Amino acid sequence: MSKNNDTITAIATPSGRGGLGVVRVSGNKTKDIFKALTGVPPKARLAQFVSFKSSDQKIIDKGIALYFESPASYTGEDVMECHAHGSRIVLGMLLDEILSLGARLALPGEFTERAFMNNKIDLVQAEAVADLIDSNSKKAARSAMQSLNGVFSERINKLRERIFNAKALIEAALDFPEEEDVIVDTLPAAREVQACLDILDELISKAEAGRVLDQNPSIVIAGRPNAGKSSVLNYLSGYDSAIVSTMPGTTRDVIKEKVLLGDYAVTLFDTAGLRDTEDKIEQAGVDRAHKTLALADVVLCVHDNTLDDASINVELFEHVSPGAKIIIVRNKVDLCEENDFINSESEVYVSVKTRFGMDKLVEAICLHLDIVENEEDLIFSRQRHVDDLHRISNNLKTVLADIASGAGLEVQAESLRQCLSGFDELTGKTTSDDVLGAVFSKFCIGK
Ligand SMILES: Nc1nc2c(ncn2[C@@H]2O[C@H](COP(=O)(O)OP(=O)(O)OP(=O)(O)O)[C@@H](O)[C@H]2O)c(=O)[nH]1
Ligand SMILES: [Mg+2]
Repeated sequence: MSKNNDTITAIATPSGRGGLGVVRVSGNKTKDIFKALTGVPPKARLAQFVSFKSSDQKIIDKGIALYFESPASYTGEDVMECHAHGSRIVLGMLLDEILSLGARLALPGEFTERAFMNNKIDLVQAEAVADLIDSNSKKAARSAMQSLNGVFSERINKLRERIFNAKALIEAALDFPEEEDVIVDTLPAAREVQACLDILDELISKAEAGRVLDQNPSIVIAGRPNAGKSSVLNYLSGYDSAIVSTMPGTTRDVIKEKVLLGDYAVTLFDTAGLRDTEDKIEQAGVDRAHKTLALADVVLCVHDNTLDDASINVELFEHVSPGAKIIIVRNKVDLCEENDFINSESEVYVSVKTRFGMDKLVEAICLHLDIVENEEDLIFSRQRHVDDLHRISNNLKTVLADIASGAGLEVQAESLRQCLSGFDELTGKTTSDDVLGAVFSKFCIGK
């Protein structure tokens, strides 16, 4: 059972207008609240069309009430969902009524925290719920769903079991009384630990690769003044967010737009044209452009293809971080005489004016974002997971070194015990309250 069995409630759908809105309730008063609010007794797992009424019997809304009886519910407690019309006023009135019937407002992530406390899911799965809600790409969503389904947890648990068995092998050897002249064969345990280490290393590299799924890539548009940077931003964002003009030095502030490119949600940054200038305000814009470049995952270096200016590429390299990908965007090809352009992964010929090549530009950007080939192999992971897995790996290496140096069995068993507690921290069996607090506080209310 949960630590707190008071009854919590929250609006679970995002604020704003919508066809439907959902208010959720969980806890031991849920059944009574259902009866008081709808005037009918709840039937588990059945959609009941009801009138939601206030205590003075005025109808707040008509909709569907769902009831899930403990333990067969998301939180493991009795749960009610009120599906009403998606108006903040209606949902607010429903929420007020439920509060007056004895529930209290849920904290962020408290429904999922209860699911975790009631052993419906482990900590890795709870994190996957938040990751699924926040996912920035189809890949991220699919991979978070895999973690939520327990794929990552299952791998961790299988490994934990093997290490537990290796510890048992060593502890069995410990049982031989010292006075008996028994030569303890540590080879089977060493083999098992080595095998676990190999699996763990593979898991770490997948988890590290999966870290990128958590991020919203930054795409910075840079180049000389008048090259067409703001025009590129406006094209990719789908509306005129930046001023475009024939005057070089138009953009000074960094302009930020969140857009969906292919399967990816990305943040685009339009920056001031890079040049030496006496104008203090423009110079401040150039300084900002330099700082923004340092944070880029992908840089679109926009050139005016009618000019022959390669110096910008050198200037960019000074400010771009080593891991960033640079795509040279040769713009204004409508003004060029030749039309025999050869694109590559890192160079695309376009005309924002005529739209020529813009689809190729989007493809090139997505190609750079598409870092992981095989999504089945991907684990949506957080830094916490990667750090814990590294700690376990170091402990296993210590065990192998202990075995090789003939250290006492007790020492080896202790290192293995530490590995096991590393797993328990990862899945939340023994995680500290601070870590749990940090995980659940980042959830949205109502989840
Ligand atoms: N012919 C032609 N003109 C273009 C093209 N793309 C942009 N322009 C023009 O080039 C001029 C500069 O475009 P902007 O998008 O403002 O360029 P910018 O790089 O943001 O300029 P700054 O903000 O001043 O650094 C405008 O007059 C655009 O209409 C293109 O593909 N072909
Ligand atoms: Mg501009």
